[in-house]
Amino acid sequence: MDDGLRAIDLGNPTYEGICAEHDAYTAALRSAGVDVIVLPALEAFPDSLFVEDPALVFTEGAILLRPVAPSRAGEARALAPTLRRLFDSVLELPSGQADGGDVMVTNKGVFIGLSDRTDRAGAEALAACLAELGRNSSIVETPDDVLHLKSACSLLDDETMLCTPGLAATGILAGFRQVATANGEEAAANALRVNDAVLVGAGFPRTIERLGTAGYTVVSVETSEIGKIDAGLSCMSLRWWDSAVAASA
Ligand code: CIR
Repeated sequence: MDDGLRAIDLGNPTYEGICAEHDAYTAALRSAGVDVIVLPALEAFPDSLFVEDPALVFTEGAILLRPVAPSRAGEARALAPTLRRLFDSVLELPSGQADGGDVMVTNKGVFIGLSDRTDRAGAEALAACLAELGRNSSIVETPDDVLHLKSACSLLDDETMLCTPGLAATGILAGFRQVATANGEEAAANALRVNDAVLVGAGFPRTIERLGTAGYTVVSVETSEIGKIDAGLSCMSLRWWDSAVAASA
């Protein structure tokens, strides 16, 4: 993790701190009713904890993506055998570059954000893969100052997004009700709704209060160590609905 990518160097995260945050995260997912599979660490890939960037998963199948960061380029290949074991259909992005952090899945369609990590060729190739899985998508611009589209927004329910004021100003989310992150708490936008719970970084008390007032069941999870390498809550897992698992529960 010491070698994890970051836009601004705020010092290295500690190994113990990352492990504690990851344990709390998986515990929160389990408490929210999710079956969690934790994969072995990939020592050669310092950012591979952020498993949502090299792949996307849906009930209908998975898509292996093409991260552009050189230190992350091999992550999709490393993840492929696991996804092939879990999904009947595993597509591979044929061209361009794209990170899963730029992909927001909603009931109204999938948004693919253009960013330093996702270019137009990758976005168009991804839109074709999504169409193969029966998903409509649209390609949108993300603000320059965010790493990924989902660094600046997360889905709170079918109709509502938590988002930064900057992303709200772009108009991308015009079809949704919006709850804005509190001033100075923009990183809170990378939250994660799981079943009835909304996981939010513990360091964002005013946004947590706002969400509580709006009626959401907030579970606060510490993110200060992973935050040092530009990560939040959505990127540490791939999540999907598996009806066979649900039926046996
Ligand atoms: C990176 O820059 O790729 C990692 N240090 C952080 C990735 C976080 N992923 C995400 O927000 N989807």
